[in-house]
Amino acid sequence: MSDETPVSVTMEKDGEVAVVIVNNPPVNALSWHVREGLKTHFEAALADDSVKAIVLRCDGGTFIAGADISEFGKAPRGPDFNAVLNMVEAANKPVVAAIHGTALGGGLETALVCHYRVAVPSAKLGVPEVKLGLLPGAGGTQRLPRVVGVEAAATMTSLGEPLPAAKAKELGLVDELAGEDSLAADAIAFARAKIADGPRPTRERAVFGDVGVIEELKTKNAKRWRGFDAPYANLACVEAATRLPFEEGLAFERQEFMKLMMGSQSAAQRHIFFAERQAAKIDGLPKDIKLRDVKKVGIIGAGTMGGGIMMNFLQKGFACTIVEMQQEALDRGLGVVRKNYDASAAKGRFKPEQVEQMMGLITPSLDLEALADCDLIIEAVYENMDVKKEIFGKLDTIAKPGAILASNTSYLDINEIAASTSRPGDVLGMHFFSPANVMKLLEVVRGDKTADDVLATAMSIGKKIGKVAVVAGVCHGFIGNRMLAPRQIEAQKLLLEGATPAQVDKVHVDFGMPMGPFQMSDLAGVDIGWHRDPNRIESIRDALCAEGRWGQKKQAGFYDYDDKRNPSESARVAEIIGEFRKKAGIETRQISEQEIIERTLYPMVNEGALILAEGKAQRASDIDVVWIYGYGWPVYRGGPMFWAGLEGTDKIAAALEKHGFEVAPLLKEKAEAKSGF
Ligand code: 3H9
Repeated sequence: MSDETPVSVTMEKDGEVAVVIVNNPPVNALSWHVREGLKTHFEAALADDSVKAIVLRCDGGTFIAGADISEFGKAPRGPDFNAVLNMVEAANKPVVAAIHGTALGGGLETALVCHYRVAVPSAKLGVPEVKLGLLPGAGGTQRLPRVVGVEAAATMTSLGEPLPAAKAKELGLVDELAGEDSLAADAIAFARAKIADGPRPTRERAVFGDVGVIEELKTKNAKRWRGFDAPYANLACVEAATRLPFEEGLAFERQEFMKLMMGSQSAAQRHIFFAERQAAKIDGLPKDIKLRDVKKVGIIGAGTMGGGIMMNFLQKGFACTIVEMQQEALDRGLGVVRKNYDASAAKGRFKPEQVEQMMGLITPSLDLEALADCDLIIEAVYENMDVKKEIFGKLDTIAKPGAILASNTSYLDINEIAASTSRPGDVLGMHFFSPANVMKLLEVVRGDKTADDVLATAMSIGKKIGKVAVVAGVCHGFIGNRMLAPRQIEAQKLLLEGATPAQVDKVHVDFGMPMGPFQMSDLAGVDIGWHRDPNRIESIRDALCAEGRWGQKKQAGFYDYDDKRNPSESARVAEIIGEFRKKAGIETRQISEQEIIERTLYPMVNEGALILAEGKAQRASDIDVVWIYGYGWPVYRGGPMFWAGLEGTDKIAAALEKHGFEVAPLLKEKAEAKSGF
């Protein structure tokens, strides 16, 4: 150990029990110096004849939460993790892991080489590597089936969901539950009691359970895992544990781990892990900025968006006042909220009494004055600037001083809305994505005059209600919808030139998106924005709308739909497209998959580059987060801006130029440097 090595592991003695303590904030990740400290202190404890048992525990909020992800891809430093683990497992005195907080990934793998595990009831144990496009690469896939059996090991590794301590105890992963406030002492007592029993190395235990579960998991999760490599690699390793001796199983695991580690999927998923956390940070604002107190929330509009937005707050126990103009609309909106909750309760997500509790938090009203005591008011009425300005003008006279006034607009100018009040500092955008109670993205739109504490409070509220919040600047469509626009425009042009909606959609679905541009249009409503000018028939979309083909809700849009909303290609749409092609005098041609990618996905990167250069997004990774959580961009491709780096910004810029696009200066710059964003 050199002088600069951080002291992140220490050792104490309690009679004949040595206690090795890890302290590496914030999550006790297994950074190189932790591995070094573990090695040093375990060696010392093993060499000390007066030590009869060893406890491993952590200071701070959690047990070891995994390998240090920030070290991945860097030159190796410190002792090899597997070597340290093997030494612990081979200890000739019992080793006990004392677990609180989360024992995750490499953290649980460390606990698995300990001979016994004691945990507080609030602890969680799991191997979430799959969410980083990885697998537990330090023996986890080989040791877990020896401790919890094949079924639990396959489920834990492939889904990555941590288990509560009680469930872990049922499975034999935890040997004893400790007192919530007496873990350190209880673990020492447990270790002392195990001195007589001696060590119990996991590798020497037999794998048990039925391997059939692996195929069942694959079938059950086929849709969820479409395109992902890691779930299958995790299962292959667990399967290998059932037929290979331990050391060979480890070697197989190592090989699969390295494949994933070197691949682009894990790089993308690790990028998103940090991007999501980075998104919460607001450049230029102190971390400890004082937030405004938000207890009571007001929602204006009980439509699909207003109701969905309110559900997020109810679930976190916020009292909500919801205002509509007509009793009928109010009743309908509340009816939908109740129906959604009842459906969730039927699936076991809520208890019936929880539903009643949440519904009891609602104060419905037909009067904006009812919002006078709200700390945060979110307007979610239809997209019309005059209507929104009128509402905000009224709110200005009604809302209490210091209340945050937010608009859920998807496109409109927040500065103009703010200017209709005498307190533009209190105004900002909180743009939820439909269905608002499900989609994780929240764009928090910062107006020119939005006060810093208002912005920070909205971001923090976003986190509280389980959203991933991203700061966006004021521009048409903010980050997400602004990038959607060129994609949708180009998709329509492709139809004129010879592509079909199904062909374009298939390319997007094969790419990993949940749906393509036309499927999305049909779901959202082809008629969005059309009603303003229903006499205009200038595009294929206008023609569809004029015939009432408004999408799934009408069982007709770019596709035909049956009663169960199953789509099929539409002969009528093909006719309409044919008429437009004729009118435009366009000779159709075969459009390749590659061209569809170049003309629908590359322009999104181009728009992203403009957004970034204009400062409408704080950083490229925020744009990625928007597309992952708001539109279902496949996480294994890391979002459009990360993907641009994989694809090659030079290739993207050249193709855009070839297709006649004006290449954004920032993209040009990146292309010349052959770098990503
Ligand atoms: C692994 O173990 C591979 C092995 O199987 C094989 C090896 C051969 N490393 O989430 P938070 C940072 S893979 C580095 O906001 P919370 C995080 O970036 C790993 N840094 O807190 C953030 O930094 P900042 C398997 C990490 O309380 C800060 O800690 N393990 C790591 O909401 C706070 O994080 C996992 O996948 C890490 N492993 O949640 C677990 N973890 O403040 C990943 C966190 O600068 N971690 N940071 O933005 C988590 O799930 C959550 O962080 C946890 C805490 C639940 C622990």
